[in-house]
Amino acid sequence: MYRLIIGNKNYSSWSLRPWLLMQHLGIPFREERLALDTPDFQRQVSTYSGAGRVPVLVNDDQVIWDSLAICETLAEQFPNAWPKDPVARSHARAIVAEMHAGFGALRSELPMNCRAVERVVVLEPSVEADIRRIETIWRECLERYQGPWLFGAFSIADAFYAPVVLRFRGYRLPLAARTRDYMATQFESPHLQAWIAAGAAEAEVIPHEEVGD
Ligand SMILES: N[C@@H](CCC(=O)N[C@@H](CS)C(=O)NCC(=O)O)C(=O)O
Repeated sequence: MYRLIIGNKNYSSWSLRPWLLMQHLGIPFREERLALDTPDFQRQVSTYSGAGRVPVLVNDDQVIWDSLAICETLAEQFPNAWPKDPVARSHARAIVAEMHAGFGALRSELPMNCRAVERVVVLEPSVEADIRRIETIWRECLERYQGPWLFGAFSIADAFYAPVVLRFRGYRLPLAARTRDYMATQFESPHLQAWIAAGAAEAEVIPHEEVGD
């Protein structure tokens, strides 16, 4: 049985990615939550991974850290984690890589926070540029593959952009109707709803992750 080591559901955007993928694909796993930003976190996480970060997937004696490495590893056993068509699959890999390596302004200025809804923030141009780029990525996918998920059926791409959907919900942002349609698709998922409810119910508050009025 897989074990997925995750951080606080309220804040850990990287943990949400493999957790949501495993839920959507029906992969059985046990989850273990480590509280971020606490004195014990580094000690606890270092028993699994020298990288010192969550998520981590443990499968018998195999330990995989990093959300992308975890999703790629799962895709070897569950090929429907990626789109079936090779051209769509390359496209999905490209937008996942872009998410994994980029959007630093969005990440730092608009933290994922399950408790945040339409908080008021002043947007830096760099954040606006990240938002526009993500809207373009989503629009192109939804037009080309006809939705409701980015590549028709749920894939790793949707798992990677789910935390962005939560960031977009958390703050008052000017967003296109098409963007909101895709967000609605994500929010209709009982798995994402379960994560949000669990995150919102957590007691910890990490002050530097609390942004907006
Ligand atoms: N590239 C890594 C990043 C993981 C990451 O930054 N995780 C955060 C939590 S969301 C973390 O463990 N932070 C703890 C720390 O930096 O002390 C991944 O994709 O898994």
